[in-house]
Amino acid sequence: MKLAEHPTVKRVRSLQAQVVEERHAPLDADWLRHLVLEAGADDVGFVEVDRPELADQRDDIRRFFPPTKSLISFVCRMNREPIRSPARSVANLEFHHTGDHVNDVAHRIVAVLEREGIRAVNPAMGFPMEMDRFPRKIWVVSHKPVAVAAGLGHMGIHRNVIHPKFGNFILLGTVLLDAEISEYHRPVDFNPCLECKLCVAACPVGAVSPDGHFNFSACYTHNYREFMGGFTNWVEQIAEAKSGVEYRQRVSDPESASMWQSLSFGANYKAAYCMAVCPAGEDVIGPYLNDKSDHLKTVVRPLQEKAEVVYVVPGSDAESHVVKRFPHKEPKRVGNGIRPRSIEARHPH
Ligand code: B12
Ligand code: SF4
Repeated sequence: MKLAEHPTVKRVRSLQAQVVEERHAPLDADWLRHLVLEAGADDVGFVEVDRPELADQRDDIRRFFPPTKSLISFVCRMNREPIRSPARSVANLEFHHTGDHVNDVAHRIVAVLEREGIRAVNPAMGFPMEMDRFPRKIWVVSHKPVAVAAGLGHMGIHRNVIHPKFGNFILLGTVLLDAEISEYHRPVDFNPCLECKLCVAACPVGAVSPDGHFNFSACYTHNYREFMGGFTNWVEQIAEAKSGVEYRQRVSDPESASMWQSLSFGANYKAAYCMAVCPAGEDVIGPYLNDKSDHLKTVVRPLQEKAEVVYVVPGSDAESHVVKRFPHKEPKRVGNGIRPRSIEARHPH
């Protein structure tokens, strides 16, 4: 049978004429907004791919999905109290649960668009990422600048996006699509961040500076101890230990059990205290405005006072920060898997 006579081909050809006509009309923004909210998002905005705010990631986006014309940015709320709990298992459950939800929402949006004949892709909320590129940029799209451009909030001093209503208790998702949209959004005209600096005070490794500078290495070494670089360093501890006894001198039983937990149930963050204490956002700010000292007592102090191991690179600013600010926390010197990759970096002139 000739290809043109195959039943599938005949049916598709008859539908194609209609689809080609529809492809040139921009997608209706109201219809799309409804679709995203119905899929389970709490807020949504649209950005054209040519926007200046996306300049530094446009090439990456086009490399991963060349026909991208627009981006759908959406947020899903996290429950606040679990994120604030000093029990990190409770906070991690909330991060993982909402993270999965973001991925589900993005998947549903793409499924509907695909049925409508519109090509779209849904990069992950977090993981999996492009690990063959590690330790360079391993993520497909930077959700934060897209969300800011789409009018879903601004980054606070702690570099997380704060939604004007939900505060920073949100995770972000992005869908890339091969269609224009009838209406695009602009950034919110104020920053919900109150500049209260509670995030600065809460971070155990001093990663958040009062001027908004973020110490990536400090956060990554502690908070991401059981992810990429911290995991590699743990493997090296196993390789270098000559016996079980020596391994246990390097890695405590709770640390081994914690690594098992991360490998079995999804990698666990060690802190995220910056996000936990943030009082910004209409839905969040009430109790803080009514009684600041109660917010300090019930939300900030329990995290500051928690006795815990804090992972630091030897001689780093993070190490001095723990020693000075949190003498009851135990700094543990570790490698973070970030190695100089070039000859110049290994042998600086
Ligand atoms: C890389 C990354 C990190 C890195 C760097 C954080 C950062 N500020 O960029 C680390 C590992 C430290 C991290 C930590 C956390 N992250 Co994170 N992370 C990402 C990721 C993959 C990309 C972020 C990004 O676009 N950075 C680039 C630009 C836009 O950010 P920037 O602040 O202007 O610049 C920073 C980076 O360039 C970084 N940097 C500098 N040098 C290097 C080198 C390397 C190798 C890397 C990887 C990064 C890096 O430091 C700069 C200063 O902040 C996104 C997911 C995604 N695909 O978008 C989630 C994301 C930003 N993370 C998120 C969360 C929740 C967290 C944590 C709270 C995790 C946790 N549960 O503990 C903490 C918060 C730390 C903080 N205060 O920022 C959420 C934020 C949600 C929100 N409301 O904004 C995101 C958007 C995931 C999501 N889909 O919701 N994260
Ligand atoms: S804790 Fe305060 S300073 Fe930090 S991001 Fe939130 S509102 Fe801004």
